[in-house]
Amino acid sequence: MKLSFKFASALAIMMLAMPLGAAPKIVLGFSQIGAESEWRTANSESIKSAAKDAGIDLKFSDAQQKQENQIKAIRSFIAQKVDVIAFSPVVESGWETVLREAKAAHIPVILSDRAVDVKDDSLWVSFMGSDFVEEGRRAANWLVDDLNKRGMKGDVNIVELQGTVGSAPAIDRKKGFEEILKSHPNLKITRSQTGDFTRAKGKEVMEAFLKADKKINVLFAHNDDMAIGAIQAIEEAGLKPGKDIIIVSIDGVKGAFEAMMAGKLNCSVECSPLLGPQLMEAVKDLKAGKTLPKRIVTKEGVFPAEVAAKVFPTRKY
Ligand code: GYE
Repeated sequence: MKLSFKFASALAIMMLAMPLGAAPKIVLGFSQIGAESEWRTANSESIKSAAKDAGIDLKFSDAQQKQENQIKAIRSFIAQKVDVIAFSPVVESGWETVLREAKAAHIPVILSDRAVDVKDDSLWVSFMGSDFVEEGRRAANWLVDDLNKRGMKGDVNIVELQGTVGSAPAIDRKKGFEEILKSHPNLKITRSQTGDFTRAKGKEVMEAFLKADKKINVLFAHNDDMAIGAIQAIEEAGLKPGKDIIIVSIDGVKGAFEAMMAGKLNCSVECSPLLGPQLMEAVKDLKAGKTLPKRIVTKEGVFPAEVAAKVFPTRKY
């Protein structure tokens, strides 16, 4: 009697002393591209804060825009035996080997924001992010409407600032934009070059365009940051961005809204970076043994400059 009472009370004390929710935390390894744009900074912030809220142990690695650094990070996550790996692939190709290593280690991989181009789809479990082709279409459709409203019927010369060479958003946004242009033969892309999704490069390339070409009617930039860099170049060349040159870009970051309210940018197509909560949900579902949908598409809108001031206070990134 005495012994079992002692045993029972010892057990009770042990149970009380155990921290609540002592189940081991889920460990998520995330390889981020870098900090090339306002979009990316908001995306990193969303992932970090969502992991914290979800009680997930996040190992976050910044690749400074280099694929080799992302591959190293993924290998280190495998060595650490994390529960799930997620990453935002800087370019589409070249992932087969490292993804095979993750699969061999039985670690599921989620693609966040950007897709990969691998033959074997079983190398990743789910891809969550925007439909970049659709974003390109939306930018072009807005432009077609806008030119109609202005009554611009003749030839329209468009210069294009592309995103990072070989990246999913650069490839797909170009594709979607050109698809719409096909049925409008008077709209022509006269110059197209990469600005690597950064303000500095956007400015530099736009400067070169302006030096070489006096007949630029429209700028299509694959992201807002490059458009904002280009706006500086246009002003320094003595022209009025948003008036002398119509500008449409993609992301919908605060900087773009400020430029629209100042009359320097004409439209930004939304691409939401707030993928954190959705990603943590997916990680938890995976650990609970659920099968994730292969594709999770983000819902987004289009913001012409006329609505910028009204929408601005509600913007979260
Ligand atoms: O548009 C750009 C960023 O992959 C959707 O990457 C993302 C793109 C975004 O640097 O600003």
